[in-house]
Amino acid sequence: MPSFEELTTKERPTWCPGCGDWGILTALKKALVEINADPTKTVVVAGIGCSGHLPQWINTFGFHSLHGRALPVAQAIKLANHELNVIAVGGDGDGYGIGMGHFIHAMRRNVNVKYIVHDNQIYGLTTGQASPTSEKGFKTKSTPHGLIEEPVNPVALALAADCSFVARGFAGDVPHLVKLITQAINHKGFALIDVLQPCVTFNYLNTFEYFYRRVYKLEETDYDISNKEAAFQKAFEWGEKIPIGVFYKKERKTYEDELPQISKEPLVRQKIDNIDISQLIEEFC
Ligand SMILES: Cc1ncc(C[n+]2csc(CCOP(=O)(O)OP(=O)(O)O)c2C)c(N)n1
Ligand code: SF4
Repeated sequence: MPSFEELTTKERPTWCPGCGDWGILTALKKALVEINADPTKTVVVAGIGCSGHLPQWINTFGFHSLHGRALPVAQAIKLANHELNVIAVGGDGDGYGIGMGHFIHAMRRNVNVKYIVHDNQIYGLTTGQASPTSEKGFKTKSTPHGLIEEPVNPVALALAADCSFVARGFAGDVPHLVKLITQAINHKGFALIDVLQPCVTFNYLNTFEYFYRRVYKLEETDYDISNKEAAFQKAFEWGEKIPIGVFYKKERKTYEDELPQISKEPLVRQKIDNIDISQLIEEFC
């Protein structure tokens, strides 16, 4: 199946040199090679942001949607053809701000979609406003006196919404991120990977160095990924030490499993020419 080079587009990404987005793109391509993914059956869906450009630079199918709308589009694609490998990507502003409602409901629904969030704790594309994960007190263009609100906690929110695979990665550790993405794709159900992704142009606080000094891997401790209470505790560890790795994993039925309509074949392959919708159309006229 695909080689890394085959997944690489002729066009070069326009991200700033040194941006954490580069590491995420590399990790995603390496993970697709690792799992032997068929690029013609893989769709990468993005919202709007610097991160939202990612589908343009990977040789799979892609969809650049609207701000905060990567997940509705990704879920629709998966329900229309559940044989596709569907991966949604986007920023923290995209997914945890304007897209927050979709984020929570997609997780409790457990559609078999993977969601990689480029969490740089800032709005990158719009040049440096505070985002939902920006730290309290952070001075940005939109918060010149320091941010008043507490940040949202994506890992804790995912656990509360019964997300069946919850992980955090770091764009500065590509081999580790490849493992997380591979595990997420192999997991049957919705998977969140919140990726610490330094924005080297607008986030002067959460830098590569900041994370290199703090991150440690859960799998190198005696952590049990099936223990939800322990996962909640770990979700609130943020400061001198920041855990990365799989926080929680549970097997449960996917949304698609519960739909008898698609149990035999994907919706897109079902015949619809024998369905009479004239009465329905009349109702709406
Ligand atoms: C409905 C709507 N509101 C606002 C915008 C402007 N806008 C574009 S990207 C963005 C935020 C980008 O930040 P983030 O989602 O964190 O992604 P990043 O650029 O950091 O990767 C905003 C507010 C928009 N495109 N559409
Ligand atoms: S503005 Fe920030 S997030 Fe956007 S490409 Fe540059 S470094 Fe990356």
